[in-house]
Amino acid sequence: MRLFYAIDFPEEIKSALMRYQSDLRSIGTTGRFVRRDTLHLTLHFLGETPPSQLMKAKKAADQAAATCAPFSLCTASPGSFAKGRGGEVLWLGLEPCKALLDVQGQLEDCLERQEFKKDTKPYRPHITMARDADWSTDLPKLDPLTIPADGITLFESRRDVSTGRYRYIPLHIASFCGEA
Ligand code: 3AM
Repeated sequence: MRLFYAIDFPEEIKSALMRYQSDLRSIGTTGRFVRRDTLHLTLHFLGETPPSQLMKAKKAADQAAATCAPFSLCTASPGSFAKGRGGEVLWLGLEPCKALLDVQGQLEDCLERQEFKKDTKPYRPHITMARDADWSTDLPKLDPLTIPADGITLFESRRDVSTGRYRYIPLHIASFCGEA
């Protein structure tokens, strides 16, 4: 099973992000826009994992979440990752947030303790809006959104054979229950 950890968003945040996608479309942006039900902020991509390791994957999330208190994220400017294997990824950035980096760092440590591989690449927090994206004018700004972060969700990313699309299935939610 293909697993990853993310911060999931409340419905009103997903609605605001969908409106932002409309703003992007209105300036002529093309690409594969992220569907409402797959909007998220990735913390760590675990990748293909044997089902026998699922308990350990949940445990890592629980251990990391136990050390962190709920916090808020604030959106920043849009940006993109240069064209690579998957084409241009257009994303919405986030204001620097120590609590987010702490959570991500804790998760990496807890994953290592559970004998998963640590991510060696620097963490670049972003909310993907569209893949294979193309645009020709300045990207629209979004009034800053405050996003509550209450826990870590372990998602399974499953490919639907009939549509070829990935569906993200929440398998486990580890709520932040540490001291502020
Ligand atoms: O939408 P974002 O970028 O936050 O890019 C994939 C997506 O994150 C990322 O995992 C999230 C859920 O699919 N992802 C997919 N394959 C990956 C890989 N091989 C990957 N991240 C790192 N390495």
